[in-house]
Amino acid sequence: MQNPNLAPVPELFVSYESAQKMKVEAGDLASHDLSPRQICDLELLMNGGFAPLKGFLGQDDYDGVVENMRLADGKLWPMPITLDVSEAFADKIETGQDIALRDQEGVILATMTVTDKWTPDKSREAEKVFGADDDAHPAVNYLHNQARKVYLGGPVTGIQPPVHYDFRARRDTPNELRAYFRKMGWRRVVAFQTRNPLHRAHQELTFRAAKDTQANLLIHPVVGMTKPGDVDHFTRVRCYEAVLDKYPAATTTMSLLPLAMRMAGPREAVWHGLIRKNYGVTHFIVGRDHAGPGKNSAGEDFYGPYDAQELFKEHAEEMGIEMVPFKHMVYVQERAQYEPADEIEEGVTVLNISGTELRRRLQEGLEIPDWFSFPEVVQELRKTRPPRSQQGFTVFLTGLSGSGKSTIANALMVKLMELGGRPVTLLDGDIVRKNLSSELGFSKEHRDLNIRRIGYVASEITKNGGIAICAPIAPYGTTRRAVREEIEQYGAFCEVHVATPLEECEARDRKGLYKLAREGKIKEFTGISDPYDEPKDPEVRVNTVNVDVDHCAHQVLLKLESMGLIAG
Ligand code: PPS
Repeated sequence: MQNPNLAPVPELFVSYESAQKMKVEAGDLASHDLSPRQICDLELLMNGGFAPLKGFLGQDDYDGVVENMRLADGKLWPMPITLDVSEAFADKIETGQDIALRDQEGVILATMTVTDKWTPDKSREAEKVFGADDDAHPAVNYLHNQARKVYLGGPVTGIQPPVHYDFRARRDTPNELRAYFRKMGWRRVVAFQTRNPLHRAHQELTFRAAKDTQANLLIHPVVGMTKPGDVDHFTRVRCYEAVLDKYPAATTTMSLLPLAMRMAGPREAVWHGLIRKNYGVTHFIVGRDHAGPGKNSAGEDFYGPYDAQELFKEHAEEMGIEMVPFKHMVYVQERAQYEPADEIEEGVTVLNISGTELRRRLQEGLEIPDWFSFPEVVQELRKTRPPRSQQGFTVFLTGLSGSGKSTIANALMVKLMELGGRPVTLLDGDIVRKNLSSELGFSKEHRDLNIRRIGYVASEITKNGGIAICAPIAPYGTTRRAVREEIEQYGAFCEVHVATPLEECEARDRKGLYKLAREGKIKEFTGISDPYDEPKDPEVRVNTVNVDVDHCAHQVLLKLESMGLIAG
């Protein structure tokens, strides 16, 4: 008998012939260029991973999801899947109109018939969905600082899935995985969601989960978007492949999920369950602090450690997927094996290495013991995460015009070049404005664009193991934060506030610009007629009054040394 769980899920794609025709006709439609997150969402909408959704949410569905995790027809759905667009684009769109959805290279992936257009209350969305309107939460930060103002909703017609060039053999749609389970005769499948490399404890717990539930195991890692700062998915997939050999042959498989996570804890767990159900899974492992976003801006956890398990349990029956609570596994030295922490008697030696401790060991090139991980995994991680003193990083000096940023940046560059080992690039405000941003002025929009360009170049330098020294005014805190986040994906970010007071900068007036600004001959001049947000928590703050440049540059060097970025 066919397992009803494994019948195909509805996809949103049209036939090949229709798709060819639509591609041509879509040339006349208004086009929206999808963001990386929207591309992930669209892929799962089209391939049935987000069934029962048939497109980006309309306003009634959105309100229901935000308020009580239900679509307008009452079906359970905990996460708003929304298409955010700019006001300028929204102004051109009428409801009832079809739009083309394109990837970042302009390839058309789908069309959408716009049924709804509205400006959401993002603070309400943050409070209700993520539990707090606090930018320390990655999804709230995304909502306020990256997602655009207006939402469009409506059914999607799929033309083609986004193209992936990496790990093709490991990517499956829900129907492909269902077909695989059918072919293998797997009637019970337990899925393990992860965004981290697997070490011995994870291998042991997943193995036990499969044994206890008498199910086959699906390692189902997220390779869309995870938490900023996570290990890149290329490295992780190589690590997972190394671990796959450690399971009994033919009991376990691995497939990659192109999901953009929101780190929404309890709601995210339910969302993950519904997605896995679409992939044909019968059991789902939910751990302590599942999809946790870390600490809020007051330094406390956003969610309780078992909130995700509670919410999942409440809805498991309705979802039609069983929860397997994560057992916290620890290493018992005397018996040289992993065991569930709650089954261990007193008096034995329990060993554990936290995520933070692991990162420290990798950063400092220290030993990672065999009982903790597999040598192949450690080797992969070491390749991607060389010790900090060999990684790229960015020093970002910010301060008023004439504060001394360029002078300190130049001195710092020479000192770092003297130390050697990594190429050093200086992205000084004036140099950038001449070579990269010559068409820009000093409106907020143009300054932000200028800083984003600097951030982009610095992130590329950092990613490739170099040192970038940036020295623009960069007056806006939110833009500096966005640059920090972009760079911290690849290496360290050291913000230096050159805190020379306005009076001093104006008294020096090295370029004669303050005088012109006071006379109103230069508009939007930072500190005089334009704002400067003082950095609240920079890595270094230097004041150049009565202090020589050499000393200021040395203060930055000392900080870089204490951050482990240069050898002492
Ligand atoms: S920003 O805000 O970060 O994009 O500015 P930045 O690229 O660093 O450019 C600052 C330099 O441009 C000159 N200049 C002005 N600065 C501030 N406000 C206005 N309106 C302005 N007009 C011209 C000024 O020389 C700045 O150089 P520095 O090295 O900071 O003195």
